[in-house]
Amino acid sequence: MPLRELRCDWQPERDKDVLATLPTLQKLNNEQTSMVWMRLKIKPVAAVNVGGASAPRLPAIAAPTAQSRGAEAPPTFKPAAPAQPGQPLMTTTGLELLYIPPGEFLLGSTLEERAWAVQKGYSTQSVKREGGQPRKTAIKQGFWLGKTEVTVGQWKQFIAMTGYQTNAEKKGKAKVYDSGKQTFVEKDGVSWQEPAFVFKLKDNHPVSCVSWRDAVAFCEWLNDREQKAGRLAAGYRVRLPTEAEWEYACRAGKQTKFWWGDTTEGGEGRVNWYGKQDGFEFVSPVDHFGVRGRNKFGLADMIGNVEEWCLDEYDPAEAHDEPYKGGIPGSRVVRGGAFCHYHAAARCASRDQNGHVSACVTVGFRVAVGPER
Ligand SMILES: [Ca+2]
Ligand SMILES: [Ca+2]
Repeated sequence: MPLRELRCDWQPERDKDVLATLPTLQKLNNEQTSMVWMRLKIKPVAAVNVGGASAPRLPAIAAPTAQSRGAEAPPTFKPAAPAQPGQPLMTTTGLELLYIPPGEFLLGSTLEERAWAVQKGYSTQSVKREGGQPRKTAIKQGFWLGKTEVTVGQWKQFIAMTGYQTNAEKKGKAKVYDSGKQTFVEKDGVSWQEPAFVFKLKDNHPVSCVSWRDAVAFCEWLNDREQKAGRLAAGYRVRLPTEAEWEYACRAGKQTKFWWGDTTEGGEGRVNWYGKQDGFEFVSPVDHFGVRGRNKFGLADMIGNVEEWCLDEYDPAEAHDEPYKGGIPGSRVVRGGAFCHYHAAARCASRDQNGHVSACVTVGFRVAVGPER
């Protein structure tokens, strides 16, 4: 009977050679052995004679690596001290997060901004979502936020290591934009692997067609890894950003329509939004625009490319300074607009929503490491 799981009191350095020779071992103390091996920076080796001269030599085994399943191999790493405020955080999977310091800002848009948005074609119903006058809001604790949206390559790692199936894959369809009907419709066969763009996805494109539930599952998986690796400060976890954290991070100290200022022209060479004039009809590789595409916090694609899930339930009346519960049942906030959105729908304060198990080609996410919520 092949040994697939083992629970034991083991010592990493003393026992690694023995553990590496156990045929078909998949989990060690409830942890994926591939993760254990990566943490120890070892490979499962050809047989060692664990039982002495007369014991049979065990066959070599291949560790289930992300690379062997088609994903980029995560970088090797050492267990490290938790990330410190002010310093960037690199996860065990190579996902980079930047530190966002605590502070205050004005959440929401001014009447003047909303009038501008309506004049540009945004509906009056849509601007009502942005609430009353901008409200003074405090981000009391610093947090980390992904420098970029989660990429296809990073998503592949998650799938390869967990076998997770997305809502769209289970359903066999996801939402795409129907230009004839001028609305989003579900289309068969669309998923994160096949988002119905006119080109083949690369690992540095943002993942889309992932539901809020899918995004949360990714965060839970990454949180588990980072906790075990000792990468997270006490009381912090990997999760989606709250809506207030997202807007604070997007603004990066600015109270203008966009993080670079008030003009759409100022976004030239910075952002992938409506139209091909920026070089992209669909998604662009994350951080394609380099330094010019990053805000004062160093975050790329906060406006445009893919919309980003937030932790909050969706209140159609306004955004909240604390994670909101009690909005439209099942719906969750998305922020920032996407490659297909007009300028008025892709501002720091513009808000939208989607069902929590709904998947759409325009919606992806970025992860935060923040206080428990
Ligand atoms: Ca574009
Ligand atoms: Ca974005």
